[in-house]
Amino acid sequence: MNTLNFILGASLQPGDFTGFTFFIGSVSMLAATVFFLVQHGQVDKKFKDSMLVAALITGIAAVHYYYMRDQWAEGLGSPTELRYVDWILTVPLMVVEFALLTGVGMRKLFWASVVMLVTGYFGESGVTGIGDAQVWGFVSGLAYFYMAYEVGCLSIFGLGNGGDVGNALANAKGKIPAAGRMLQWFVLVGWSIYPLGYMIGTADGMWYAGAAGLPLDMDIVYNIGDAINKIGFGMAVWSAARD
Ligand SMILES: *C/C=C(C)/C=C/C=C(C)/C=C/C1=C(C)CCCC1(C)C
Repeated sequence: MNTLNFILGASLQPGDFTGFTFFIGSVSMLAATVFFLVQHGQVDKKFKDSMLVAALITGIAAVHYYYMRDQWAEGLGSPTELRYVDWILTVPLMVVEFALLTGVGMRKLFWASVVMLVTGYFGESGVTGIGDAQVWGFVSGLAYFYMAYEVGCLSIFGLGNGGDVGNALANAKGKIPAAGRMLQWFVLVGWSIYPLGYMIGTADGMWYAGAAGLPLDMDIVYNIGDAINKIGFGMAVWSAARD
């Protein structure tokens, strides 16, 4: 292996669409990181931490995507461990974004995100040998619904402000309620892409086995979800921060 190969990692084969989405993921996360860092210098002082966290989210993802693309290109299959290490770092940072905007809810949302991701990992990897993807996915889904409730996703339909975070967003000043509404849409619709990917990836022998027949691969769905949510979250925060 020459030095260039060592630095760039394994090459993707022509026609490897899934591999291509890993590549696009790494490049777009890197570009978004540069953008958020540059904007960090432009925004008002009180939004600097939010912009830095947005850059950390996409920056951490860019590194993971670089290695995930490599693992995929080596023919080692779906990079489950790298994927969940990325998520367990970046999803709590998305929770930090809510906490920075509102000043509340950090602890509840943090623990809910840990439950959501750890149970999701158990279901997807099968490491525990206990239960199946459906049971773990159900528990993970409960934690997801709790988070969606807490940040006030129901307010989109005029069904109340939800938990503390939702309340604080609704009563905040300036551009924060509008940015909060965008974040709520990301949690409600953007995050719902992930259980879809999970169902496609774990469909064998399950009641949703038909999902495996979809012309989509689990990693493609996750990669699309990450690009939408990680970059979108930062853009939503940026929309509140810029004047
Ligand atoms: C940047 C990464 C993000 C925003 C990841 C979010 C991941 C989820 C919302 C995952 C949710 C899951 C369920 C609700 C059930 C099935 C298992 C998961 C972990 C895929």
